[in-house]
Amino acid sequence: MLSPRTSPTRDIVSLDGLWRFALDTHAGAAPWTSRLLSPLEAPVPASYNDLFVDAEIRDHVGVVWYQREVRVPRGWAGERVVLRFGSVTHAAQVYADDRLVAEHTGGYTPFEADLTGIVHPGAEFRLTVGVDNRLTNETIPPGTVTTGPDGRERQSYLHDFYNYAGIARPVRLCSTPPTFVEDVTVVTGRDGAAGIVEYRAEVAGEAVDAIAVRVRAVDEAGRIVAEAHGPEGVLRIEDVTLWRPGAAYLYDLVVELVAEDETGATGAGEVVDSYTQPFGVRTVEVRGTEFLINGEPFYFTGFGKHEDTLVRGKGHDDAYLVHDFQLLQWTGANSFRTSHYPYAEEVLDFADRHGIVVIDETAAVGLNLGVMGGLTGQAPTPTFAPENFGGITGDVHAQHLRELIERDKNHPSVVMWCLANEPASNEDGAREYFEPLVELARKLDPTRPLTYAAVMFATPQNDQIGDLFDVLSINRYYGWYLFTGDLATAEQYLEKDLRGWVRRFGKPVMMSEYGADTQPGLHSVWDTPWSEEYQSDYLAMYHRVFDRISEFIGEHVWNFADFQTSAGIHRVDGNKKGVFTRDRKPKTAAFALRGRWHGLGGRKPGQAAGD
Ligand code: GCB
Repeated sequence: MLSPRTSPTRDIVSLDGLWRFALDTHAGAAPWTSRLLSPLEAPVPASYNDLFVDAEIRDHVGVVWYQREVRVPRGWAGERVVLRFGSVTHAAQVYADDRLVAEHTGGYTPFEADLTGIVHPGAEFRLTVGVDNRLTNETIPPGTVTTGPDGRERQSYLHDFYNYAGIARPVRLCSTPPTFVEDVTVVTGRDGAAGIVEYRAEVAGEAVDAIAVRVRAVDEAGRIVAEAHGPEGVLRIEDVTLWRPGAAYLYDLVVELVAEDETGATGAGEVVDSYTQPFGVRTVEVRGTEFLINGEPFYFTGFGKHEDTLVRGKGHDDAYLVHDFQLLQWTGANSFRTSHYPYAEEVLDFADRHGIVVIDETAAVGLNLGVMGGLTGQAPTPTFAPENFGGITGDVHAQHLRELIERDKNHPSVVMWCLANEPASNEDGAREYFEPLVELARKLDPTRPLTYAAVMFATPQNDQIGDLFDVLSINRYYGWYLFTGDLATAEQYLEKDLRGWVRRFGKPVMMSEYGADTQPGLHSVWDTPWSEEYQSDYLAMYHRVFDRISEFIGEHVWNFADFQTSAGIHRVDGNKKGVFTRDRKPKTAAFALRGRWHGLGGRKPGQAAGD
């Protein structure tokens, strides 16, 4: 799905701002049919949970309503009118006046409603959005809704971040011409010093047969460096400037739809639609136990992150976007994983422009009932049994994967797809569950490697899916959940474990999570868990192990910043494994990482530039 962009033929009106807001319990029947009678207003984009000092709202399970009036620009006569949501978490029903115009499930991917003919240029319409935050066996991520003795519904889930909900990303009203560029795909390669750009443009709408497609690639100085005709083809850019980690370079692919002229000659008339797709020329490849970007070994340094800030929850915020990237660069991080769901498109655009590498993850987190058994001592429930996640969950997961790849396929920053976080890959049924997903991902995008983040119960001995993937990403907490406070024992177990993965699969291995909860300001001369020194020593121990394993291709600390979780005895106002606090102040470990990562410069320890 294309990102909304203005062009000579396209306009955008932002619908961000304050909307009327009400819980469904206060909204009356069919709240879309009239003005929402509520004293509350909620900002868009933002999660709604932390805005109000009202536990009924924060803990609400079910639907909430957002509403505002929208005026369609009067200059849009004859245009297509499209309403586009960056995301609604987790399910949306959208009404234009009394009419249902879109429904979408999946809280982290965009969707559109075509309002052409339903709303009218110059006129106002009432836009009402129902937002459902419920997670079940049939959603990704999954969860369970139960009814308590007081008759109130309660939501539980197996993932370790707060179930923020709402309209957390920008909402826009967009115009396109009636004949329009519907999709663009760009795949890049190299031929010596030249860049090879395969493109495909999909055209939809009226009189498509009378339309010709022409494209041109434009460099950052505005020079046209290659041109072609036709809905698909190959461009050659001589002396190409590559997109490199830490040194981004973007070209624009300008796609134009050209009408017939008055003699009927196709492609000789006026430009009826124009869309500009930025792209970077770079290659990604797994060879043996190496991860190559532009043919050069790349060593990942960085974090698993979250979209999580005070008050706005998972609401997208450009100020935090800029600041977080500043902190990434300050620590010497060259990459991050979009744990545990697709992030806002604005984040990936920014990564493209600033040369930060991204591992792009679906929202499939919590497909693991064994974790529950591990934490509670109860007998584990089989994760992939038909009554659990063996049924419809896989189809929903596939749909999410499709939407992720369709949205993010053109981002040069995205170098790998992560299909799930900590699935029960050690359990029976895992292979049957993941095989079709791997096949689908490879069909949709044959160019990017695939990974999944392996849970600590999945060992080199019992994992059932590692061979299906290209890179093994391992989450481990030796020294935290296991051997707490005993880094010497933790070090031995960690090394044995990681070497086991290398030996069994012969593929590149990276650490996708390692971290220790840390209370800022707590100091100790001993190996005291929760102290700032312990976090630093814990990370240093992992780094000693990584540096001894030559097949190792990267390290992503858990987590970039402290983040909110559901309440529980394992969490003190959230997860505190951040190297930065929730308000982005560095803990001691941030300085240690900065020393190490700037020294590495994106290469394996001991590996010189150009090796
Ligand atoms: C994990 C999960 C992550 C948690 C983390 C923790 O393995 O992937 O979502 O937040 O552990 O801190 O326990």
